Amino acid sequence: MKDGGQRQYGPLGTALVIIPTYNEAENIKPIVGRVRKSVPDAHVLIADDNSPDGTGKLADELEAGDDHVHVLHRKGKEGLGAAYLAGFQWGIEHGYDVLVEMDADGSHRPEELPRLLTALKGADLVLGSRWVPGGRVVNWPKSREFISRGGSLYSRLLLDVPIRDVTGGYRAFRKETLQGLGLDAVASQGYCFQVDLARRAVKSGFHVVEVPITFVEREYGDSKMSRDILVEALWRVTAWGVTERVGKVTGGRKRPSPPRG
Ligand SMILES: Nc1nc2c(ncn2[C@@H]2O[C@H](COP(=O)(O)OP(=O)(O)O)[C@@H](O)[C@H]2O)c(=O)[nH]1
Ligand SMILES: [Mg+2]
Repeated sequence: MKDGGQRQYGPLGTALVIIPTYNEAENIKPIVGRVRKSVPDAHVLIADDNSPDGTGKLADELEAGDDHVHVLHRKGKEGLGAAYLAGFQWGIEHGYDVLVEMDADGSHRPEELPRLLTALKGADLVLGSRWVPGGRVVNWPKSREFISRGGSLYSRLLLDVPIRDVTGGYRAFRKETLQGLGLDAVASQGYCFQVDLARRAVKSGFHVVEVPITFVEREYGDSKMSRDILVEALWRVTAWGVTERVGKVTGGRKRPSPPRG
């Protein structure tokens, strides 16, 4: 939204919950079952990167037994960002009005999705947030909490975005919001993908709301978080921050602000 919170929002329409998967064989059936129970009207799209553990086949079984479940088979592991971009495109082409990001591993509890969707009735983008009052993490080592909180703080200060949990991946977008973010230019992956979308939404003037969530660390399967993902986030966020600051300084010289009063 471009007018500071006064816009009247249209009804939400049908939601598509996009679940990217890479080796989530233990998790895919339980998570889809929980989504279907928690938000029966919503549809689910599993975006699988040809997981060697057979997640794609399990996804096909779910699809065969439920007209609200769909599968996007991708040719190989290309990262979370690429899977979401493909999922968004699929969802928009198929006429969905709300696109939800959700991990397969149970960290993003489907039972909290109705609260995110309620908040989206008055927003352009809703972020499930661990770091606002009422939000929390369960079963995370202190080291992961430190990295996550530190990453959000660094991004918030450097990029000047007023968001407490900027790397989180439990989100609900109105279709129009995604269409306004310039997704064609998004190259980032991992956590950085989430920072990139949040910063684009804020800079484009959209109304972004954080809703507290309880993030539960996975019980089954392995995290795909890696040093490469952290390094990518660090260098990209730093580069965006520096570019913006240089832009402001040089822009300021060319066009001095009008005198006040
Ligand atoms: N399609 C796809 N999904 C991925 C990829 N990397 C991670 N994911 C999924 O993204 C979600 C979050 O990943 P996860 O490993 O739990 O990261 P963490 O929560 O930061 O430790 C899970 O559903 C993963 O299966 C990828 O390269 N392709
Ligand atoms: Mg996880």
